Amino acid sequence: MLKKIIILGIIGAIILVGIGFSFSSTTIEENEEEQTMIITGDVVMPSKVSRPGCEEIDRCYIPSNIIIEKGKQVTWVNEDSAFHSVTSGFYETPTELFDSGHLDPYESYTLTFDESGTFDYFCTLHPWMKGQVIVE
Ligand SMILES: [Cu+2]
Repeated sequence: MLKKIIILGIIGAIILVGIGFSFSSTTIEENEEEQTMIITGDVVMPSKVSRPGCEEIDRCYIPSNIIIEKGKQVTWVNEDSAFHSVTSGFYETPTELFDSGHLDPYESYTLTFDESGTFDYFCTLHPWMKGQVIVE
């Protein structure tokens, strides 16, 4: 009788360790996916920029100024839980050169710049969000 209880106890412990191990391995996989998403963006819309304040420290788009060579791409990633856009020009005077439309959380937007110049952009939902692409 005592032998049976010990054996059952050992089997139970093995099952519990197995469950614990499978839980911890899925957590690691999820973290790796998140890191890959962060690396793919050249410019990030960080969390909490849907409220004013980020413009005071120039961190509504990070970096708010990006310098690239002619013909290269820029990828923006929305890492906030709110919608944002990448729209050419200024809030009062959009230039209609490019417009991402509303980007969902973790959605990205990529543009190729074939002409040199300074391209200002903003977010149609949050007028304080401003950025600039400089193409050399
Ligand atoms: Cu926005």
